[in-house]
Amino acid sequence: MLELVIGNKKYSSWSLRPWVLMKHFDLPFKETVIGLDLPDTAAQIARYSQAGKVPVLIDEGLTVFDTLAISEYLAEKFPDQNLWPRDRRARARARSVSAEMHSGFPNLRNDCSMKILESHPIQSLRPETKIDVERVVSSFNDCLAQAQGGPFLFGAFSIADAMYAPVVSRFRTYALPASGAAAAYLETMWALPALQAWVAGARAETLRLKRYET
Ligand SMILES: N[C@@H](CCC(=O)N[C@@H](CS)C(=O)NCC(=O)O)C(=O)O
Repeated sequence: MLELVIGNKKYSSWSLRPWVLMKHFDLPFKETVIGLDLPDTAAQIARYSQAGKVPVLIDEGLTVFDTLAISEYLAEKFPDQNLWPRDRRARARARSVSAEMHSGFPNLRNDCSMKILESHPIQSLRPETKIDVERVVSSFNDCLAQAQGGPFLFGAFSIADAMYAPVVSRFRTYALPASGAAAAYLETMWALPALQAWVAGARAETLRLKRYET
């Protein structure tokens, strides 16, 4: 059986992505949770991956690390499930926005770290962070316009939506502004049973770390 090694659900935004993807597509997996920012975190992660980060996917002795590599591996392993959009052009666009999320939005990530159970409406954003937020909203609106009614970025739920799941949480936590179809999309994503299952898991966690909580 597949094993997904993740950080704890309150803090690990990268882990949320493949987890929500696998849950949504009902791909069977065993979950192993490693507490982040503890004295033995590095040693625990090193048992699974020398890259020293979670998430990690283990498949019969094969180690796949990094969210995008995990997503691509799952898309290849389950070709009938359409983890990426079926249409080649839509797939290219989905890969573009996923890569943009993976390598971009540093200001949004730094200033609005994922605090999935908390609410901290933000009054003013740094100009650089505002640019990130506006780019996310315009990208959502572009995708949704081409998806003709969504409800997800490329019509049906895909890896692209999983890549933005932590961003959806950040929009809620910090009450970030969203207009047009993007606002409805944020609600649709938040109500996604797989995302709510992660939130319930986060709520059940007992680990509390000062660094992450206010
Ligand atoms: N580019 C990586 C980033 C993974 C990452 O930064 N994971 C964090 C948790 S969200 C981590 O493993 N931190 C543990 C540490 O640095 O000790 C990916 O896409 O998977």
